[in-house]
Amino acid sequence: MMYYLFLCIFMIMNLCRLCVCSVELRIVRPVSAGTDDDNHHLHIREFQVFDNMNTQLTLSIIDFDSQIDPWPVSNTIDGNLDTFSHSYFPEDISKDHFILYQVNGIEDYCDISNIDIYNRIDGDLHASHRIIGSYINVIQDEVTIGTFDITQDLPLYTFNINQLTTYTDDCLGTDAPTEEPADEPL
Ligand SMILES: [Ca+2]
Repeated sequence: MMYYLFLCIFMIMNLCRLCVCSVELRIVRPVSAGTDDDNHHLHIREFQVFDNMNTQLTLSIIDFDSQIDPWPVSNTIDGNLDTFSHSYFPEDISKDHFILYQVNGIEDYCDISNIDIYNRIDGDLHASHRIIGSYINVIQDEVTIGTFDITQDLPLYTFNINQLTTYTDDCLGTDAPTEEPADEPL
């Protein structure tokens, strides 16, 4: 009996080691960013992520709060800067808008170099400012390990992963060798 108990424990421990590591990015347009003047919308033309070799990584959309035709969330990863997403015109404006992306091809957020986000810029609708107050969560294995804030109305935002406060410890290693203290002069 004890043999089978230990065997089960051993198998469970090894199954846990096989858990898939995941890197996800979530852009959120929170209600707290303001709802006056029909501002509570999330529009993204393109969401792009690059690795340390400056190669663009593919993304999969694994969750989002809402969308409306003809501006689906898939427009944010279609490679076309002339298309953008549009959250549903909300009757209930008490909920945050968000899109959650899985970053494919990497298992560690440290393998990202930068995140490029193209804001909506079309026409005279003056909708580009709606993104102010939004933020991007960097998520490793379902744990948010850092956040980038959008504080300005710009056509393009580029966030370098090494701007995260966790980058030094998590990506460079806390056990990195340090310089030996200089000898005291004799
Ligand atoms: Ca697009």
